Amino acid sequence: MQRKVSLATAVACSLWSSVAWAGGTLNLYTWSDSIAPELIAKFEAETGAKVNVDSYNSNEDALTKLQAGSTSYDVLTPSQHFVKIMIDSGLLEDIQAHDLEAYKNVDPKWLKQWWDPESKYSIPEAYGTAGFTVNRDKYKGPVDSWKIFFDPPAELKGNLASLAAPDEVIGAAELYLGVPFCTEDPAQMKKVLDLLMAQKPNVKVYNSDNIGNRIGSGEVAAHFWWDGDTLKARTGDKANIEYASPKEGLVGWLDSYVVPKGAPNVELAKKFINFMSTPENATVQYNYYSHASPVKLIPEKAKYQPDNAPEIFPKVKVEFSRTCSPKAQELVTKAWTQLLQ
Ligand code: N2P
Repeated sequence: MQRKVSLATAVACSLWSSVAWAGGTLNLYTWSDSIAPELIAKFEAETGAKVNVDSYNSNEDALTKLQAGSTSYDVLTPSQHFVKIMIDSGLLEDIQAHDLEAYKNVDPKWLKQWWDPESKYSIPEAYGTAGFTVNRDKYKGPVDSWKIFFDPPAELKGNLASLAAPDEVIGAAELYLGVPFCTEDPAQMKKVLDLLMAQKPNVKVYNSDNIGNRIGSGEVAAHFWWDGDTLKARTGDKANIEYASPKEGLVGWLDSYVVPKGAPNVELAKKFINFMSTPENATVQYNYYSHASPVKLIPEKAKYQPDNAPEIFPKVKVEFSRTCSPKAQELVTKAWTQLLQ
């Protein structure tokens, strides 16, 4: 009898699950904790699809996964310079982004840009800066220069953390030194490496995971980080932290939705991109993710303004990362490898 009941339950369950996910499966591979959970639930309810979320903490990791081939991902959200690498390497699906509903909701200044000149492959999702964040219980001094991070004062010595990958860290060092992004000059890259080598004894860890815990708890006093993540931790988790405004400038990024070549569910991926880009949903996403949005929002529902979110309204210059030539990229990769060995 017992047995019969469980068999019946099993049949009912399997029927239920095929009904529940009749809309198919959507596999997202995005920046950690970047998509508002309530939007995932809403998308599942509206489409009957099951959404799986896998995450990364560096553009390098996202690219490496795609290059390794045959992922089951349907949507990624890499930054502009990596979107270009992915397009040029044939890793992305031409989704005719300019024909999607989502396209009409994006601020035109982010469309048909150098990384996707005909807007075929990508729809902008969020933008912001890479900089550094200090824990105000641990460090009371100024945060107006990259010098504080790269050549730290006594209070910060041995108490820094940086990212595990070179993207944006090298750019920040270049801004500080006045070296142009994507330099092909080995002597210029040597200056960058010398700076990072001199900083290294002060770096407790090179780790892009769990940054919020590390800096929020004061395990380190300063951390290379992003604007909106700092804002979210400061306001949501009440962390006593501050995002720096280095006079030398911040490193800019814009992440976009893209669909990998051969994705299992291209149509559902497009549906998701359209869904995320309605003003209503983009506003929910903005309030959750806490990075600036390139999509039209509903102003009265958007919770961040310059007065309560200085992190995402920078007052210093912002220089966007570029896609380096192979020669320049090799210098970056070599310098980073030397640094971490
Ligand atoms: C992560 C922000 C992504 C930074 N939340 C893009 N490099």
